[in-house]
Amino acid sequence: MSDKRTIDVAATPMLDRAKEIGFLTTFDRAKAQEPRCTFGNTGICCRICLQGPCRILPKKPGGNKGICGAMDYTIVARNIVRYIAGGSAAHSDHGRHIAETVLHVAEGKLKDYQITDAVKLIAVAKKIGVETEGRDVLAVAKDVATAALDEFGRVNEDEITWLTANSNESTLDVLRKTNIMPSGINLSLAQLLHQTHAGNDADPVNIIFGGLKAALCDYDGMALATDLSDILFGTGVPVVTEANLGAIKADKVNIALHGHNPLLSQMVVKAAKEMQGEAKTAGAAGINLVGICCTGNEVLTREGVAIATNFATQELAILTGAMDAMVVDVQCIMPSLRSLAECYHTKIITTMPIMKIPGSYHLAFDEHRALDSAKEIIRLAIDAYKVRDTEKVCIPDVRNTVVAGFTLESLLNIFKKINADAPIRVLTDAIEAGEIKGVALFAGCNNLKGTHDENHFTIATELAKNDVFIVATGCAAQAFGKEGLLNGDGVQKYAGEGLKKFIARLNAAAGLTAELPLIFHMGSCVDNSRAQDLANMMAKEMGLDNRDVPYVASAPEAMSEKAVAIGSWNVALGNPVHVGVVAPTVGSTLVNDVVTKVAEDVFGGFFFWETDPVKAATRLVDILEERNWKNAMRKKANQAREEAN
Ligand code: NFS
Ligand code: SF4
Repeated sequence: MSDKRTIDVAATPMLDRAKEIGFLTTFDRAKAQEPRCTFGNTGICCRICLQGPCRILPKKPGGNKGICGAMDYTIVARNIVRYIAGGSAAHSDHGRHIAETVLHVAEGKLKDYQITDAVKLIAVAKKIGVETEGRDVLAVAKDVATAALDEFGRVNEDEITWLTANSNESTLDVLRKTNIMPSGINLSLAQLLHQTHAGNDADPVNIIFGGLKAALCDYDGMALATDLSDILFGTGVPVVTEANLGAIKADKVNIALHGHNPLLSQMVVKAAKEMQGEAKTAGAAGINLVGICCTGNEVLTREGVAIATNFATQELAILTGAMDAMVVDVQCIMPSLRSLAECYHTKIITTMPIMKIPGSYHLAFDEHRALDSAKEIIRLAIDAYKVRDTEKVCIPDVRNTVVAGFTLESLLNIFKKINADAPIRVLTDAIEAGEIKGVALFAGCNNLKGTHDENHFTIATELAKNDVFIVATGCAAQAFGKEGLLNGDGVQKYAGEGLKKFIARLNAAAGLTAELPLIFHMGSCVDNSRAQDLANMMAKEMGLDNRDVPYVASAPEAMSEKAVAIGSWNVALGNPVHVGVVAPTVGSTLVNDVVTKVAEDVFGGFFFWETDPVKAATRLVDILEERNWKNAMRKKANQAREEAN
């Protein structure tokens, strides 16, 4: 492992600053965890019952199995699918919260939220089979929200709605034949926990299939979260802003929006617009909002809020000494923030009933008085600003321009200007002509088993050099923003000739004031559903099954259970998935082979682990080239057959 901590030039001076004040950051804590326990690292430690932990000791008589007799493959399979259950629960619960809010809006119970994108509402309603003709917007919204909520509690054999509505028929066939088509989200997650209880399923393949079913619920939960968030807050259009710690402003009241759910962060954006005057009265030049993690991506996509930083460097935003409040909702929030905030004037404000940090300020968020809650938060930040110690302020002067907001709709709007009838053909034609090699989705987190942001940067720039069209979400997308890959300069610096030509054509058609970026930011992690919609659309247009589409996914620095869930549904839906850390499946050759090899025969998608970014990029390009080659051969063979007839 390299000692280099990060490639983020704003993070380096902040880490030095942490050292000066004697605060041990997540980077120090990561080091303190070395060397890792091999049992845990490879997945062969079982803690599923109280007799454990049981570790697999192959050479010790009696030690080659758990106390109950569980083999390495059972233990590894159980452990990995339980990550999926956690991830899927997190994403889908986020989706449920949004669906409930839409329902309450439709019932007229919430004054601060509205149906903002009625066009999307109608499109979603039609997609899932809700009647729209001659009906009132709120009535349609009520039915759509109810359909979303039905996804959770369903216990019959009916197929889950969003997954079936979004996917291509040949993909659905595979899911049906392999028996992993979910019905209800709660049911699949409960069944998976049941399946992996001590003394239950010992068959690793059956366990993995149970895991994939839960992963498809993750997909479903995020697809409905994306749709309903767009309906509630609007579907993003291209926006120009900036990224990195330099987006924090010394002369303003700075508030970081951190977490995942747009329900609160959107309200803070709204309240901030109304409260600039109050900040000025307190002596500041105004209110400055910045985003961290996916709630940041949500308000970036819809409101153009700047990116402060991504997951691994969240503490560093406080170390600037200019962060007056950090308001958090759910997921990926380091508990360490509170103790660091004690060295400064920063208020850490938790807001959700399932996410509290001892010692931090808790302001229970209430949708019924959402705007008032947001205003209270801003007032707390303004009060904190008043006692900010200017001596401690040290903001790295690092920021890059970001052009983001590429929801699938806004991307297709650009394509439409070139081909109004079949916008997606703009992309697929360029692939078939060999101008670009295909599409890569970059998703996922930071993982300090490697150097922060290095895998993201290296793999993406390598793919760009090789003419791959790149879309991104989550903390990967934020890394690209910080490193200057989400703007036109990125294209000039890193794109290969084919990709340059392709983006130049889009630029000429788009007619935006800003140049299009090297990488297209599609939003938060739940917006990986947008990327899958793109893959599905490509398959349809190219007349292919998903398993043959020149589309790959990479999670260069995967960390969370959510990332495991996302990777797993990508595999089930036919996408090759690179993961830049070695997964804890390697403790069982059988399980590892199932997810990295056998999966390809069954689903077309598969995992591969590669920590070396250059090697990972080479493999991703090879996969795209192989798919293109096979498609070209198939086309030729078909032509020859037609000619012969
Ligand atoms: Ni995704 Fe987003 Fe980041 Fe990873 Fe966490 S913020 S939902 S899990 S760390 S990308
Ligand atoms: Fe050990 Fe079996 Fe209990 Fe796991 S379930 S901890 S292997 S006894």
